[in-house]
Amino acid sequence: MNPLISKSTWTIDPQRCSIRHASLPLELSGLKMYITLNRTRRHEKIALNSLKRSSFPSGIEYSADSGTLNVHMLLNVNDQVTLRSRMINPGDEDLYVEKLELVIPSFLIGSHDHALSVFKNGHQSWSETHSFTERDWETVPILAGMEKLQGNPRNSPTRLIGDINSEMFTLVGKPREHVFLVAGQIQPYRQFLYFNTSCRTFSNRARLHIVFDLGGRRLASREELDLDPIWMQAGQDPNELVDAYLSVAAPQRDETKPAPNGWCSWYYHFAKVAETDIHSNLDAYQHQENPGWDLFVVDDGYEKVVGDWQPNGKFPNGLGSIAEKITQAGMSPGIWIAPFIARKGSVLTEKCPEWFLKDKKGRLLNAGWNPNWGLDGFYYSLDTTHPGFQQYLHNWIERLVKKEGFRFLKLDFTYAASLYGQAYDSDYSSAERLTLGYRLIREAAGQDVFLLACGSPLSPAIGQVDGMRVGPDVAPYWFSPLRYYLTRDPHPLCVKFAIRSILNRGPFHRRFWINDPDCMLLRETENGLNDEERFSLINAVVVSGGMGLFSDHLATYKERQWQLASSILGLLRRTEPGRMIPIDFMEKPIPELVFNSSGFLAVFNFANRTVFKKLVLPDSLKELLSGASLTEVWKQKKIEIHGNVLDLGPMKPHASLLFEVSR
Ligand code: 9PG
Repeated sequence: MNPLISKSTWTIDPQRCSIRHASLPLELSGLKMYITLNRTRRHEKIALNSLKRSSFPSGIEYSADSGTLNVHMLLNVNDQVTLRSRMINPGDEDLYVEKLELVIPSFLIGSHDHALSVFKNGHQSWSETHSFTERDWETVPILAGMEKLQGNPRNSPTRLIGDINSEMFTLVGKPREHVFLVAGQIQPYRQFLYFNTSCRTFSNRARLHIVFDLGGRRLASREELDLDPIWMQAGQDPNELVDAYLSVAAPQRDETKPAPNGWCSWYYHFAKVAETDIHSNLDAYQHQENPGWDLFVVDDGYEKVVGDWQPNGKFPNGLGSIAEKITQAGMSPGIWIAPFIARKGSVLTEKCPEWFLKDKKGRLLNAGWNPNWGLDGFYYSLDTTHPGFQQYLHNWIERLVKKEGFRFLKLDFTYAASLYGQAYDSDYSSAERLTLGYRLIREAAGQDVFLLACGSPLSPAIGQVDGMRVGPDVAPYWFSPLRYYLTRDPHPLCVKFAIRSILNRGPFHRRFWINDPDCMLLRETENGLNDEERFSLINAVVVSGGMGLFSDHLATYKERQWQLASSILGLLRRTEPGRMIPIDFMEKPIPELVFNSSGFLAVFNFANRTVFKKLVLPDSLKELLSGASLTEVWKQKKIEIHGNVLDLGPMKPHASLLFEVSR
């Protein structure tokens, strides 16, 4: 692949207040600004009408002095576009800022002939993430609580055709015309940023709506606040654009911990897990001759209740003894916690209600309902700005690490810390409350402990955690139509949608953090996945790199599964440092043709029927594969490339092939 981004040069038309690309059919014009303030609990949206502009050769300066709140912006164009914004409170009274909205009413891209595609990056780990076309619309779960759990109620889709909401960054473009724009938020990540595109069907026109969500942060009298810069770039290849965005957006990291692999209790034992289960899995592991795994994770189920983190009766010997056993087996002990939530009836909600975020009525802020925790599985958001909670968090994490001996913390349901609510200290945006929570955990745990974020909004975690779950939970089934159509939940857990996020977010790996694709299930019983489906999950994990965890009852593993696990980890050691490139990114909601720069190619059939795959290789892949031969990894079958055609014959529903590319 050509490592160079096609040089894009932008020009300014100060009269029309527009920016245009020199060589691609792409123009953004007009700008309207709205600010939403929270005045005594009433949200008030103000249009910043008196927008003054002054232009200079490489940019435009905007200023809106409304008297209540002033906004200054600097738009700079050269090979890319950068927009920097500052808010100033000129008055004597404190303000509480909800949102700053920028509307670009006219966004022209490509010709009228082909459909637009828009990439949606969901709010958090579990949220729906894939490309849509202008003829699609987003669904919203029927139960309001479900949106809080997996999406973002502050950025709810309109459900209109062609309206696609994305967070942190988006791509908009015409795959058939090879023209794309990437727009994204860059460091220091202090607010949530939404890029919402409304496509006009059958045209080359869209409206772009950019929203900074401060979540009611206080802007004190005379305070000046810099918002996260917005960065844009245009080009012909969407993968090159994502790569360019990631180079600007990801912090330079001195050292990265290696991606851990091993075992996790959740997807076999679930909340029923007991000390005896951990022992029997460890025993099975130790009976094998040096499988060489790094990590053994005790997931949800050991605690008395979420919000009361003492071990329950199923763990009579305490957590320290488990950690010790795992360490003796040569692995790092890992433990699951949900640091920013607590259930009703827990010590935290009963004894320390002041440590929680509050809703409009002053009640503990509900953060969701989890059926795994029973019919009364409602839980509430802790307030990371409260000094009492901060001290408690510090002591708890220090105890887990220094006293009990855990070296890996899976921090789950962390979105709760950044939900919209009333905090003890309003000088934090909702996003910053989560960053603060991660910082406090890091301070108590130390640099060497591996922090894995899960159920986590993405941008507040950048630079704070070592690993990030990048998709919804896997499950021992491919897809549950009943659940999907009854709930209209766009993010239901299942293997198909886990793979969708793994492949669409593969490029984040080793840029923002180590990707956690979630666990592979190798078991052949108590598993609704057929062979094709099990291997499609394995192949997606392998081709994307990242962590390699298994979640089965190891005592049931036959020699076959131990061998398979060892082969998978051998492959992952090779793909993990590589770069994953979804070749048909933006063309299909789930990429079907995925390359890893360490020399692997995966091909998937996500259709529910057998498909005869005869691929005409796109230029980018032709270059990568020129003069190479392909060997299917699991069946060791060689495939010839004839010219630029790859003929793979029939592929069963949900099947995949993983090739090693050799020269
Ligand atoms: C433990 C699990 C595992 C898993 C996590 C997370 O929508 N929900 O109700 C919902 C429940 C559980 C869940 C995600 C969503 O899974 O991703 O790996 O640790 O918690 O409870």
